[in-house]
Amino acid sequence: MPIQIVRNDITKMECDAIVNAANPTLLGGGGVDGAIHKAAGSGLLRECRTLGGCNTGEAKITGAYKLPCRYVIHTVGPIWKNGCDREEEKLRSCYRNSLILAKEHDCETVAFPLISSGVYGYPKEEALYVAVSEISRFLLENEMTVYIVVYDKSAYRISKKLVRDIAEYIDEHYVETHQILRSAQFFNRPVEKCAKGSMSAPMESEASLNELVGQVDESFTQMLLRKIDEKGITDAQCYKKANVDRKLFSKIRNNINYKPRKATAIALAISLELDLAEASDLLQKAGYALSHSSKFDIIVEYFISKREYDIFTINEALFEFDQPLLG
Ligand code: AR6
Repeated sequence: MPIQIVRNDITKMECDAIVNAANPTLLGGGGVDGAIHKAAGSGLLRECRTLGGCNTGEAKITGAYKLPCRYVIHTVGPIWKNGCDREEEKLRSCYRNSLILAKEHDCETVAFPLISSGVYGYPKEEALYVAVSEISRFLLENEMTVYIVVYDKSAYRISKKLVRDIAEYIDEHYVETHQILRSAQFFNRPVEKCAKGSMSAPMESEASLNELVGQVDESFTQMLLRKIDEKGITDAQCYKKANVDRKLFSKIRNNINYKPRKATAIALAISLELDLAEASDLLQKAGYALSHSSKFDIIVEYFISKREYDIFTINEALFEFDQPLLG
């Protein structure tokens, strides 16, 4: 996954570079800056003293000392002034300049905190939006894995209304299926036949084994490539929108019988903007179905049925409900 949102302490990230949300002096401070200096040890401050500070929106690089990464990239985010001081533009430039520096130093993995979203007061939801969109823009042209590290869950909160809608959707569908499952067990009938709402088509019991074997049809890869053609998009547009990295996509492309992970298959279905029936078809090709006894599946189904195909919004929702992410 080119962009991953993880909950962690950034000082623990084992990647090529971590980014520090610093102040213009580069001489340390509170928040993530304080944590990075503390974990790196005094060598970091000594090197920072030689840098001559840093302007808002710019970035400078140092060694990482005792941290488990190779570099620390220091950038200075804007102080939030109710959006009246070109804060978004400045924040975007923090991400862009940090990524350019990382690239110049051959970094393949970089971790960012949510710059400006602490002491500097940038609203967290908007700070996250800027981070995701600016990093995505960079990744359209560059190969890198970028982590957005959120420290506390409240830093990563999708709109309350969306959370409520999804929670209602889960309640309706989750409970309904469990009731059905219970009554099915009570009547001692095969559960699959009663699991209303399950997207997997029931198997025709009358079909002979020979007929079924004869029906081995289009593989996952074949259907994926066909859908890419039908939608008139390029392979790169598809995997980038799915937040799937190029190497993995090539593996799928080059092996007609490749079986991706479920999260990858769903991400590709979403990037192709398939409707529920088509998405279900594609998933079946890889041996999966969306089931109503899994919260993860219900959340994915919620977004597909509303034809909302933004992978990062879906991942934010999955994160909110403590589910694994797509890609
Ligand atoms: N790992 C990951 N994220 C963290 C960590 C951590 N260890 N600690 C805090 N955060 P802030 P700013 C999150 O205040 O808003 C400093 O004093 C935190 O929850 O560190 O850019 C500098 O010297 C928040 O979401 O940075 C400057 O004076 C995000 O990191 C000023 O603060 C950024 O919060 C910069 O303010």
